[in-house]
Amino acid sequence: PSAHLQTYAQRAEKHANPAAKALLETIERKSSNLCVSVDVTKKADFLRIIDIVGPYVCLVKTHVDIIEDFDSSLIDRLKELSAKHDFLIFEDRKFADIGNTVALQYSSGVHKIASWSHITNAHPVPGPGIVTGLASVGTPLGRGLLLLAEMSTKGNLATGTYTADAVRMARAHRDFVIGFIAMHRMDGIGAQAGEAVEDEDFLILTPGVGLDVKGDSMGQQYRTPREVVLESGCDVIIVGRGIYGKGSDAEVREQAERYRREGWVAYEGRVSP
Ligand code: 5IU
Repeated sequence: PSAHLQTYAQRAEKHANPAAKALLETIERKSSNLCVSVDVTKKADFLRIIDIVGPYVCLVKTHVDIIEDFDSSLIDRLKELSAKHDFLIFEDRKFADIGNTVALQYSSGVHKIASWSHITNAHPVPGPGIVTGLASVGTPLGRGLLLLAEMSTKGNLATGTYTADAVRMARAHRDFVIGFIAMHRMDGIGAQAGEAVEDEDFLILTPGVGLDVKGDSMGQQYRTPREVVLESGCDVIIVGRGIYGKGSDAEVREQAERYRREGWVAYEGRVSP
């Protein structure tokens, strides 16, 4: 059967990339396909939110470059929380430059992303050199890369042949590219006639998930966990403001529990209808 009709545990056994395998195992262990996106600008808020939602998530998505009081202690604390609550870390860096430059941006600078982020992502727009550049840093560390095959926003340009070309680029680097940011499954997209792609299992991580509103004033569009996981076959729901934007700590916890439950029910409906 197509990979998304198998359980996360079954799929974990077939993945060789350490980050992909660890993510699938974490999802199974915690019964959570929820990734929380923590887009706040203060270190204290960032760590407080992650400590609250930690028990309910498989993955925490960061934008470390928006944190005003960033220093290396933040990374130490983030790693402690990752161990305490058993989640992986995904720096949503969206690399988009030539291979040589992205290798430096990934390994070096203030943030040293490769040293702590299990998963990161890149735009395919520069061509395969971006994957080669990032892989030169990430593969020895056991990291995984997602390519942006699609986006959640109104009017985005990642459609049609661009999406198909992203999938082909991933197929050529299957040891390091573990999947996509996309709105639905990419099974067989862009495959040549006779190319054997039935066994491929790219992970699909999907932002633009919300239960209470349809979008924001800047083009974001939300779908429900059911639409994303059950109807579109995606593997991980990424939720930001729907969880951390809710005010009190108790409310943030409640929303994390709610999205975890909704994402898991949708998954169960998919693998055992
Ligand atoms: N994000 C998207 N859409 C995309 C991609 C990334 O929303 O297509 I690629 C990011 C942006 C933000 C998070 O960090 O996912 C979604 O946050 P909200 O749930 O608050 O909209």
